[in-house]
Amino acid sequence: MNTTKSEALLARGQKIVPGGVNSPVRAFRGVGGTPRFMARANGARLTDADGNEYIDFIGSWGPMLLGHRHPEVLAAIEDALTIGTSFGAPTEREIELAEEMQDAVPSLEMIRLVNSGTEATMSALRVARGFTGRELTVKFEGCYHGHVDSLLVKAGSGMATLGIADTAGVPKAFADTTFALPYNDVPALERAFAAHGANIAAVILEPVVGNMGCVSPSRSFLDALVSLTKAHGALLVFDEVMTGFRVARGGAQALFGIRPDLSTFGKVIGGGLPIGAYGGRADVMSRVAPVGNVYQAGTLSGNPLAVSAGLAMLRHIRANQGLYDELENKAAALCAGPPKGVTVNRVGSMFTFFFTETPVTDFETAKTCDTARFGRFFHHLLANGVYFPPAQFEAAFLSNAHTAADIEHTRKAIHSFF
Ligand code: KE4
Repeated sequence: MNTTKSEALLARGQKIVPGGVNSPVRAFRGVGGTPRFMARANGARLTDADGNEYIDFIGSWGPMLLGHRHPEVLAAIEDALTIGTSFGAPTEREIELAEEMQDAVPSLEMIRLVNSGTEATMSALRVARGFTGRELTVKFEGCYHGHVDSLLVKAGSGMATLGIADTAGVPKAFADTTFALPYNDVPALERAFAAHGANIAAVILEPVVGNMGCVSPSRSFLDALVSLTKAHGALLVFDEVMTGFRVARGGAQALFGIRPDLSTFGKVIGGGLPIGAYGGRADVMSRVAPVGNVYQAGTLSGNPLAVSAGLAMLRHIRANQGLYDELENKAAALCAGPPKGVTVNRVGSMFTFFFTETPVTDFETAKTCDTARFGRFFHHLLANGVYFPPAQFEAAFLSNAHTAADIEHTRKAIHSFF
């Protein structure tokens, strides 16, 4: 496969952009080789700078539920361009997007739009602290909620000890406000609340994890999250940046029948343009400035282009809810009969091929994967025109634009590796 132009662009990019990329996972550090610089996309296809075409299972890491360049999304953006690109003032369509989100996710009594998933989770935790008057947060190992300082932590020495920074640049004081517990571990959660319950402002989780690879919560874990947060006056925050409008129109909270106190969104709600949102209980969200005393702001929050693209996505989804059954059937066909030595976890159209025979239920079991072999698998797929996430600990995404032929071709590429 010719990658001359991607190699040249990488060399040029690295002179001015760290790693030549604007987000680390794009650098292929987890799988080796030359990251592909993309030239264009359409439907379920990506085409790189050298003209190589791929069936895309990243979908911009989630936003492209309907495939790239969906006509209704493009038309909405083109229409928005006729009125301007940004006003720094409120517009009707921001209200329409909030109303569209609330129609799908009833727990969103109030919503604030921001510009990324990171802003959404950072803001949700600030509001939770402001509302409860408490400082501590519980997160779970293997869950990623954006590059929020206090959330870039890993588990401390003991289960109920505070986190330690998982990256340079995060002050110990920030890491000291966060517990990082094992996902799906009810006793660890109970111990943390027994020891610190009166000071825990919020528990935040990916209700279906994508960022350690795809991992589902157990029912007992979900029930414990609800009961312990309620019993101790902490807020339950569902980070639905990835799962929102992905695993169901109502997100993971609809799948599981849970009403979180706060939820965060991104990705699909912007149709591929920069966006995020956080929202939930009206009594909590009424603490957000300018109504309340928790400050949060953003120059481009509610941006007309991003909001228009998102509105087109959500309106299409509302009018075509059968697409979730189509996504389920396509993804089930793709993942059926996993190869020997591989564990496949899937929820709807998000899935991961874990290179381990161990059932993957948390980060410790995810780490039993043979990541080097995953790297060889990734490049085997790439050579066969299939673009999976360039990292073992990520979820892949199938879109409504993938055809039966795409699924068949991808299955052949997968099984020819083993
Ligand atoms: P952004 O700030 O990247 O828009 O969203 C952060 C975020 C928050 N919560 C969840 C559950 C997320 O998955 C993300 C971002 N997801 C990654 C995918 N692993 C984005 C890809 C990247 O970092 O380049």
